Amino acid sequence: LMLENRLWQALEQNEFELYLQPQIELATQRIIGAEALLRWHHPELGMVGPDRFIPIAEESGLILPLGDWVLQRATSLLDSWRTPELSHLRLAVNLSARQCHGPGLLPHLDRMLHSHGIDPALLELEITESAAMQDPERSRALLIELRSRGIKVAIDDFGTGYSSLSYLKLFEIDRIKIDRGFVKDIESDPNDAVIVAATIALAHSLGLEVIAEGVETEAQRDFLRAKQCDEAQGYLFARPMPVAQFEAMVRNAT
Ligand code: G
Ligand code: G
Ligand code: MN
Ligand code: NA
Repeated sequence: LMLENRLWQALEQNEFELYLQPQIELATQRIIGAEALLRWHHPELGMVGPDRFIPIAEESGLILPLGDWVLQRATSLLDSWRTPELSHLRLAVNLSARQCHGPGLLPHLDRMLHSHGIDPALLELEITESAAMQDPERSRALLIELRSRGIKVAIDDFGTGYSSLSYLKLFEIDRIKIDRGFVKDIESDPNDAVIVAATIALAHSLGLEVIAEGVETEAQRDFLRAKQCDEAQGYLFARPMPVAQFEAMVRNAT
């Protein structure tokens, strides 16, 4: 309850910050974009991670204004990236279940994208299997609306749900994010190696792109590249970091 009460105040007092984790194109090793990950600078507790406050925000309904804030920050970032070195960058934003199923998301997105005049293809929305499956019919309709606007859609934590394959059949998407639980043991567990390789091949056969999460070692990266995985994200490349640091990293790499 303490954290819950404090959360509303946190939004008013601007205590949230978006961190960015680079996403790497494996064929070229270039940074092609980033995932936005929310952080809370609590005046007494210090930095609080989303695992601690997103569930509370979901429960209390704060996730709706907070999610709107994240989208607004994300679109204004894309707006500020109209320089030759940064204009190719894609920004991925996580959506919560409640955000997906509420009525406000599409109008808010339209407002944000229009007011900044942003190319919708530079924005990617990540939806977990479990969030989408809470209401498959609505999710299906939402994803169609998003994609008709040119916004990209990725399935987060792919493979961890109960019906990953039905998800591919039901929903129109652009990319799957292979959950880091599968990537972790690629080198030691032959089953995980087979599952990851087959998932990449399956996705490609369906015309989808693939990003692997939680890549921590060069051996994992090399395996994924050999299996034609398109992109990767993880501590091997970089941890989530403040925006200015991410921008400097992209500038120094080009
Ligand atoms: O950043 P990481 O370090 O701890 O994130 C933990 C979890 O919090 C991830 O599952 C991530 O999807 C989720 N998360 C991070 N930022 C956001 C956000 O802006 N919105 C939602 N809904 N979830 C987020
Ligand atoms: O949205 P999602 O659940 O995928 O959130 C990504 C989470 O994964 C964030 O908490 C982020 O900090 C974390 N993360 C990103 N890269 C790595 C990694 O290489 N290893 C581990 N263990 N966690 C990672
Ligand atoms: Mn994610
Ligand atoms: Na994930």
